[in-house]
Amino acid sequence: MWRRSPGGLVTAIAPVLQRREGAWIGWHGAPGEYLDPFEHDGMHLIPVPLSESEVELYYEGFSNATLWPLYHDVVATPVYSRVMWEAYRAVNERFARAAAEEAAENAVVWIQDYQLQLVPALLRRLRPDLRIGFFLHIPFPPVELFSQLPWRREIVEGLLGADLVGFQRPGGASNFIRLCRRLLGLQHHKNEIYVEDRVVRAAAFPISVDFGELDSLVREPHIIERAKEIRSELGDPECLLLGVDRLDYTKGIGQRLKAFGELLSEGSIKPGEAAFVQIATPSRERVEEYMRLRDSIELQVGRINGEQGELGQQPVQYMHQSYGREELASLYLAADVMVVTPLRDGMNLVAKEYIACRNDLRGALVLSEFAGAADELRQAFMVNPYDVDGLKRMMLAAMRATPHDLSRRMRSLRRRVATYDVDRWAKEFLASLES
Ligand code: ADQ
Repeated sequence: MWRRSPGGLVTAIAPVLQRREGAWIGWHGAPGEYLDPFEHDGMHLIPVPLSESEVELYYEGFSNATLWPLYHDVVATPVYSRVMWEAYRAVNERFARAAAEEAAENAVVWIQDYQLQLVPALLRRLRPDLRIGFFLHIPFPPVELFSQLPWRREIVEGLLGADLVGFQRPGGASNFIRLCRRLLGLQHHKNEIYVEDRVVRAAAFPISVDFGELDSLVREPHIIERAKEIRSELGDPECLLLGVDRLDYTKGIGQRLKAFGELLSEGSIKPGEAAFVQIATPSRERVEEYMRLRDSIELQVGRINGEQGELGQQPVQYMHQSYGREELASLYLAADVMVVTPLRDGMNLVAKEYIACRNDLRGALVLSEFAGAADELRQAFMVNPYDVDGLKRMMLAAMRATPHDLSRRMRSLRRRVATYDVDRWAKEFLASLES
């Protein structure tokens, strides 16, 4: 019995692959297990094994304790460990070999994300006939931060094995181009970087959601019914605020809870007027920073409920669980205010999913300016999550906005997400790669 792993990359890639030919090479999520290729959900999947110790050193280590915090503005301190780096290199080699064996002559290979940044160059060495694309789902940091990395040169050279390197925001692409110049002394013209006898392009391709699928899902009577039921289970609050995230320190969950707690304690929100539901999907649970974060969020929730709640009524409902697509869609449909406040985020699909679910043109999106999505979703209630007072003001403004204002904003937000959906993202990337 296979289950999809929660998180942005899988959500985005699955519909793209289901509608095309091709194989998905990836780790299947169980350490130390060797599997043959198999079919699932209309996709051809080719598992690459990771040992127990590689999960620790490569996945939890170099990927999620080094690169993840470094690429997110060092909001947590990155770990620089040579053993972890060695594991990263070894696993990248394994993926490159797997792709080299699988790809047909002159095929297109599209490498996804920060865990595989060495694969483009390794693969090119094995298979110079291939077209190689790379997409980074998370932010690409400024030179000043990236330069901390002891293996910065290897990573940049790894990425430069691709013909096209894609980023979420134009800022990521320009950070990368600047880095190639500063670190390797490479010449460039606009977004073309000259690497020996080749040209590597760097450009932004903002990722999106399957708008059509969500839009029709929330029109189904059982979803509409479930959304009503959720509100009544919560005691029919005047205003329902919602947060949905992987439990990650980049997502600004603590900041939004602090703002909500202060609004309650100072009386700007009356008891019973508003309920906050925070869904926090378990994530990277063996990485130390994530354990600390979980403790601190749970402490914060306990404090707010202890101080501001009443018997039988708690202002914050916190769920440390993963949900199915239908339940998530019902939650989006039930929520008056969606609170998305990352301290740094490549894109943030939750913000776009919320918009795709609001064909009733109701609901307000509070969005951090540090999410990639902020470039496109200009009609959201924009916040700086580090500014608690500003965040409180915007949350209140979103709660108190008139239906007319909300529908005006939502109409324009929906136009954007409907036009630039995940299919368009994939098409534009692949068309650019093949041009
Ligand atoms: P993530 O950091 O995982 O993605 P995000 O883009 O918000 O962040 O995607 C999360 C996905 O997981 C959404 O599709 C959401 O519905 C799902 N999800 C969240 N909580 C869930 C729960 N409790 N149960 C089930 N599903 C849940 C990374 C980058 C982002 C980038 C994406 C895609 O960090 O910036 O937008 O990749 O490129």
